[in-house]
Amino acid sequence: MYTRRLLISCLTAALAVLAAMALDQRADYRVVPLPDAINGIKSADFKLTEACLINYPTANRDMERNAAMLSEYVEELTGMHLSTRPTVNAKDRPGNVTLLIDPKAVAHDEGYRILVTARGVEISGRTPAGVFQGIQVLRKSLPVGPAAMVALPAAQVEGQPRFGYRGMHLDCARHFFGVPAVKRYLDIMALHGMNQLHWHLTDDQGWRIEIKKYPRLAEVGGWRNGTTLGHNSPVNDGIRYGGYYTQDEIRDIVRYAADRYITVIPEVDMPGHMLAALTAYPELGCTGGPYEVWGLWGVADDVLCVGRDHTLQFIRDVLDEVMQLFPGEYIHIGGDESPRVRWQQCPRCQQRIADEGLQSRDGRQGAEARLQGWFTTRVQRYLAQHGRRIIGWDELLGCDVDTTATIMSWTGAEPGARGAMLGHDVIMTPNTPLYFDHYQSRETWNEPTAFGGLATLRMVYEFEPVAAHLTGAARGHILGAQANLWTEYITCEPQAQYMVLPRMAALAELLWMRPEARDYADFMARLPRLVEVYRLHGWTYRARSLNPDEEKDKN
Ligand code: TNX
Repeated sequence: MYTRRLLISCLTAALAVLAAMALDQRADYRVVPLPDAINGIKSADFKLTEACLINYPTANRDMERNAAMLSEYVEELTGMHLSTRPTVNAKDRPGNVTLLIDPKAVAHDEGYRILVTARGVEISGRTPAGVFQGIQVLRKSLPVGPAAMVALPAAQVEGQPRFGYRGMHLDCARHFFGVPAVKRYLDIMALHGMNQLHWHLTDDQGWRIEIKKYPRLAEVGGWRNGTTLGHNSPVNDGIRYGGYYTQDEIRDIVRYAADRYITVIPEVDMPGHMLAALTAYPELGCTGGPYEVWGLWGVADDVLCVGRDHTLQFIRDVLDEVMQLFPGEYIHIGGDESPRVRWQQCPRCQQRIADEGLQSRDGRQGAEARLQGWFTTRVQRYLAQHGRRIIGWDELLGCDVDTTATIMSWTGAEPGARGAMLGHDVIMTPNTPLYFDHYQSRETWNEPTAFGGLATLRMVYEFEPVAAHLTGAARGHILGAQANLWTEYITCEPQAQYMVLPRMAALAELLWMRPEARDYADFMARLPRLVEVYRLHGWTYRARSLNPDEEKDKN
């Protein structure tokens, strides 16, 4: 009996393997995000096999890396190993995949063109970054599973991003995610055509970046004595929690991101959300402490004392090291949720208000709001002297900062539209629906505990970053959008992945595609193939979001 059953299951397994091998393994270019054009060409399929080489331009390090990554992707997906080869010789192209820099083929710096005929495959871009985007598209076109040959239908496939800023945020202060987890987050971003990681590195609950001049920031500020259970309950788990990134680890992550054409924008939140720094150096606060790295969530009253010159020196010193680690133009200086109660009672802050003439303006703007503006402008100028620009949360719009500050619109979409009309560059990250720490479903009892709110896959898909009433220059000030992953309630990597997948796929479509080309039902039909890539990598995702009826029932 037992042997018979064993025999039957062996036979079934063998048949399944044979069926899979015999199955027509065909690429499908209708990926997520959908390319702008997929035009069929009269030609036979190209047959991708292990005999194909991946050509890249000789002596171009970026393209060499691109080629190596394409080879790695093909192997992960199909098991076929394709070798790479440096060559600029056109006669090396037939039968192979060739990566090309070709400004004539593509108009946009991050755009791509994939040309497939029976004779070969060419992936072209104006820049290596564009070629990389084309590689992601080809990668997502391939079927997942062992294959000895994949047929690529002859076609010209083209695409370019609608927005230059395509961001994901990761809060590593509330909960700490180690270097491998951050790298996987970057891998996930690359698959989705994202190009900016906004890395939230400091907050009341932990300081996560080593600063050589102030070692206590990470050593003391990197640890809290316990964490509240549930939604800010009075019960604390009493477990010491923390961690930080050394400068070497940060350089490693920045390089890993750059290899995937992702810029890392560090955020050092100031003057609020600073309790971890105050715990390490109490002289930076108005009362002088003692302080304790916070085990609660929310907004703490203790902020930086900006009446003291030493605080400004401290910030300049920290930013000096931050600028050395992060070569991108932008530094995020936070600016959100900074209560003013301490400043109102602090003789030094009040003296600063008097000295700088920051009195309240016709009842509209309090003196302390102007004090935050004064502080932010000093920081902004300091960074500008070093060729950097600031991004700040939309609270900055109430603080007199000039228009060289880029605004991140988080309290809603309205501040972003207002900022754009005032002449600020703007990144749209409205909490509804781009806070990925919010629930993905109305059935919250079936979900891991989240911050609150609601951002279903469909809500993300239907978000439009450019408000209809914006015209002319103001429209151009909307640089793009970003989803934020605040981690008060996200304690581990699988949970973080669950919150971003598949919502990142919806975000990718709105950042890449023309608004008129977006179609939710069509997206839902293409999504399962992207999810196969998630499964291949073992990434956690919300499977129920794939059910197109889930939202229909509830809306
Ligand atoms: C508001 S967004 C915050 C964060 C919280 C988040 C939770 C912003 C600038 N401040 O400190 O983590 O809400 O969703």
